[in-house]
Amino acid sequence: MEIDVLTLFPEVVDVLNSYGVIGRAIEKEIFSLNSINIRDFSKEKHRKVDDELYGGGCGMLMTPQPLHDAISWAKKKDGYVIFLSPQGQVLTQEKLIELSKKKHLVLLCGHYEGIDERIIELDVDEEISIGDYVLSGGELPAMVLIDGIVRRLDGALGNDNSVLEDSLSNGLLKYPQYTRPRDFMGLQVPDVLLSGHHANIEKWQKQQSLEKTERKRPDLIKQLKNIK
Ligand code: 4GT
Repeated sequence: MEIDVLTLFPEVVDVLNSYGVIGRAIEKEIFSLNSINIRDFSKEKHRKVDDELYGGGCGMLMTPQPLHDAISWAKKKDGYVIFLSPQGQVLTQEKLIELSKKKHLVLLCGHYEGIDERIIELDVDEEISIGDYVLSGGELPAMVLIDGIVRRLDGALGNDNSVLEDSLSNGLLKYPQYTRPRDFMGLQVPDVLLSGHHANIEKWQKQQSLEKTERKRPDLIKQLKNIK
């Protein structure tokens, strides 16, 4: 998979090239990440990328020309264009899995008060939000999206099918997990996990997963019931 990120801060996105699972996926050539500076596409003599709002209002808006030219350049022929925006559909694990099947994504990051609406109309295939809150730019949301997608790519994680056991992969939170030592500050690892009895362990994990979800995220249980 290939992802192009259109941004005014390419150096922020570039840190992902040497970050954990993503960095290794790039080394293994499972994934390639390209950051593109929107300012390089400005035809204005001072490389301006923003302008005042029609209809008044404070702040500046990203102007359409550099955005449209940058998107056209990045898309070549086949890119799926996502604008990171608080007005998009809120990102879910299901959406990450769907996007991880695409060959080429183009992620558009906004700044200031946002972007000219005509770019959304002309060039954007989908708007995605990472949650109901406002940030100063789309770079961190784009990086969240990239991380969630790349760890789903075949071969990105060491363990072949560990993604199948992720929190939320079955719509529930993950059961509690433990490693050595057996006693830490007087708190013990549950006996069943030391029993070696795989059926009992699995039963305990399923029950813990359900209990934990009911306690911490009852909304997720309601969603499950809606599907069925
Ligand atoms: C929040 C999100 C996002 C922003 C989110 C355009 C100018 C949007 C600043 C940008 N804030 N982008 N994608 N919740 N702010 O995903």
